[in-house]
Amino acid sequence: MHYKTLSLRALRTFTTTLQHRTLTTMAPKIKLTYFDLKGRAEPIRLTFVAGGVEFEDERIGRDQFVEMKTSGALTFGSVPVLEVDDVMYGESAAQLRYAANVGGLAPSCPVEALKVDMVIDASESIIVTAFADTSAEGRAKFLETSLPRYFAPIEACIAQTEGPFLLGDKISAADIKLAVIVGSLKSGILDHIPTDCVDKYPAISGVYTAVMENERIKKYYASK
Ligand SMILES: N[C@@H](CCC(=O)N[C@@H](CS)C(=O)NCC(=O)O)C(=O)O
Repeated sequence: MHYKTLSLRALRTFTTTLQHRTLTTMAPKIKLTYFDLKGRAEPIRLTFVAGGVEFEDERIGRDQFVEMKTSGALTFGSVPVLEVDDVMYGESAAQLRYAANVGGLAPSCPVEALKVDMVIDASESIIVTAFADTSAEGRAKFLETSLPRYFAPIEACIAQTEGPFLLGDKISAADIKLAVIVGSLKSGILDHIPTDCVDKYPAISGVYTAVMENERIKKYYASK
């Protein structure tokens, strides 16, 4: 085809196709910004790691956070924030799903995706309820009501599969988010939370073990 005879519309279509191809084949530039803590960023970091996706892991201090927040630099005034090709996105659950999508960890079956999303969102509810009241009474209520409210159905859901993960032998972002929560509940660093509080949930404990045994995740922690 000669450019002389190429119509403007055809040229535009050609250019758009070329841009689309370039965008879809080139690896995106990814930067995750959070405090130097596990918190809400660790499941996103580990999902990138498990999917073999390169990303910049930016850790900021309190002063830098306050500066970013007050200057309006953070999407919703909170962290983590994820920048993809220099565009910033807030909300950790959305970032986690993105990490699973680019790393090939997101299920294509809509019902499996629903299951994964359910556990991701329930895990976020566990975090919110665990930190709503960190006094001895608050944490006792969390252990008696909120934790079993979410853990018992998740346990049943995992127990229905061949294991060790929520979707059987396929690791998902939900397993990773759950494993990070289990890790912090077992760590002994949360006030008034006994380190054995997850022991009565064998399937959830199995997810934790299997995630920590993932080759890429194991290598990542060994290099820290
Ligand atoms: N729903 C948000 C909650 C984000 C959130 O509350 N982040 C905390 C750190 S884990 C934060 O930025 N706190 C400081 C603030 O909001 O000023 C998400 O999941 O990303």
